Amino acid sequence: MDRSCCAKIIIDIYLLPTEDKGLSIWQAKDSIKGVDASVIMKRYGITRVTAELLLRKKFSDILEMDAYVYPFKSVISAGDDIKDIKDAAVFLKSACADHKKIMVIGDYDCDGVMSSYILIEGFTALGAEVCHILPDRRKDGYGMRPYMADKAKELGCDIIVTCDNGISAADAVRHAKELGMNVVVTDHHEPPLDNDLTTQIIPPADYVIDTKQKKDTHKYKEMCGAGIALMLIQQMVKGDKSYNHLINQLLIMASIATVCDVVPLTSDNRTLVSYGLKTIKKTDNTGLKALIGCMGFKNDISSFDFGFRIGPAINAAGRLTSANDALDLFLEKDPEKAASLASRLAALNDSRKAMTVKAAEAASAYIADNHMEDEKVLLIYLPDCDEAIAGIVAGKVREKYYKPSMIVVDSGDKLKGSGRSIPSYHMQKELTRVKEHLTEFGGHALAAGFSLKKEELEPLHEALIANCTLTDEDLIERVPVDLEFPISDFTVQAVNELKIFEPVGQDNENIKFMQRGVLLSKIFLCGKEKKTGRMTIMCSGGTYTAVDFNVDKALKPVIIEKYGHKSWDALTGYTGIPAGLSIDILYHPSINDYNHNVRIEFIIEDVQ
Ligand SMILES: [Mn+2]
Repeated sequence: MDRSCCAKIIIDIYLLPTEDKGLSIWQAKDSIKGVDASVIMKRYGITRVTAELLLRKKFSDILEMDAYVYPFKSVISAGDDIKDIKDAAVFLKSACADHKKIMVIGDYDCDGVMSSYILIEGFTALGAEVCHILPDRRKDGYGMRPYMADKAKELGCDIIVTCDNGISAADAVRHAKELGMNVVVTDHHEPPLDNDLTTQIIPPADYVIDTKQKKDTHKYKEMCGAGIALMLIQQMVKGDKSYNHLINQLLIMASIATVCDVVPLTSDNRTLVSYGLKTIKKTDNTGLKALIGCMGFKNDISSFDFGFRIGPAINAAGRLTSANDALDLFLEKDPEKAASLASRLAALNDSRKAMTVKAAEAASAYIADNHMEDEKVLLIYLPDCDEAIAGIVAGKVREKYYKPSMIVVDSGDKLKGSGRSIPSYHMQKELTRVKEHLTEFGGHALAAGFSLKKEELEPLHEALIANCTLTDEDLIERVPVDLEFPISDFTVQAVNELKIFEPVGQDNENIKFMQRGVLLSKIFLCGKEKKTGRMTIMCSGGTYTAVDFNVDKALKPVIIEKYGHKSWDALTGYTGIPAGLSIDILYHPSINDYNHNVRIEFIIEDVQ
């Protein structure tokens, strides 16, 4: 058993390249040196394996570990020290009390919709008359535009409040000020930089609430747009307990956006999401209830469901029709109307998924047809791909090949591109180096967007290849391994304790264990496409059940690579199963209580 408490494990095993997969290395995490796991076991009353895992999270002190283990005992910061938030709250509170007309300007993604919803509900509850604009992805593009200020003026608004955008809308904000309106910017994006690349350009609003401003001293900088919007409303109702219920309801919306905007699930964000998951089934929101209802969740809702089911349905509106379809759902009070709006979002998401699969296949075909297998940066031209899904498709290509990937599509008479990158390739900086071929570009290290003239496509491709300094080493994915731990040592208690690490998400990934030298016997292929492999594995003298939900991704190619096609056919055809076929697995344990028969199963994430 004490194999689990060795202080440091270094695993440096290269996984051989396979047809359908980029290279990867399993990389063990270090434990905090000089801390005995038994101290942690006693402190929280947990088993050794859980204590060892906690020691591998990068906590700076024991209080931070306490807050992680007990998120419901920690209090989300009120954000009193966020620049401008208190003054803006006083100003907006009195405007609401005077029944002023406020224009909320949001964004077309899940964070933009949820932050708009939070401000609309909050301001309305405090007495204001509220209208809103969510930009259209195709027609308006991202962020507040000067003509939106004109629209607000036309509608008789006294105040504009932005959310999840606005920090880079200096021109539009100036225009609104010239029209005589007050402007409050709430955002969580980096302010744009001046030509010296160090001075931040801050829009000339009355109040600018954005923790990424250099002048902001609030410690935690990672909230999403909806998190910032929630903090503003909290400041406005501070000290009045009659608004507690409203805040708890708005918090559920902010927690969904926090997962879907892929901000780190650390500190306040993790606490916020923990509360949201715990209370979502008690939501008062008719639209959210309808959306949950039409998705038919069997078990408790998890952060995975936020990120992969609820969020994508909200995003699908902004991609395929209008983000207003999602916001309207959350503003709808009639259950029947809400149910029909919700099923419309679910249907939109289904067509978005089908479009994505088709475009990802076209991307792979493009790479093969153009013999781009050896290119280290992938620039893929898919004229028929919808520009609203180009980013998702780039993400799929990046996942498959582990290379910086850009999808270029036709948009009117020009081209638009969207890219997703890997840690060793700063996409926004690399685009700056080829900007003579682009008409517009923006983004950050791991994602970017751009547009260009049709005749610049091939020159852009050549320039990207010529500038690329990525090495073979850079193109090997580092997969973090939390702990090398023997399958045979898991108890039901230890598996249940892993709930401590939830909710999982960005910067707080699913715990991954490793076991070397697992012996394979038979593999049953099941599921519609025969991609799920249920198998019996043997190690340390015991027999266990393991499941691989996508055998095509690793199990099949690795077994074929190591032992040949015949062995794979024998393992899956149950005829003369070859003895002694051994693999190393990356896995996590899970409880299967089918028919109240509690068993531990091991979910395989990767093999080598
Ligand atoms: Mn956002």
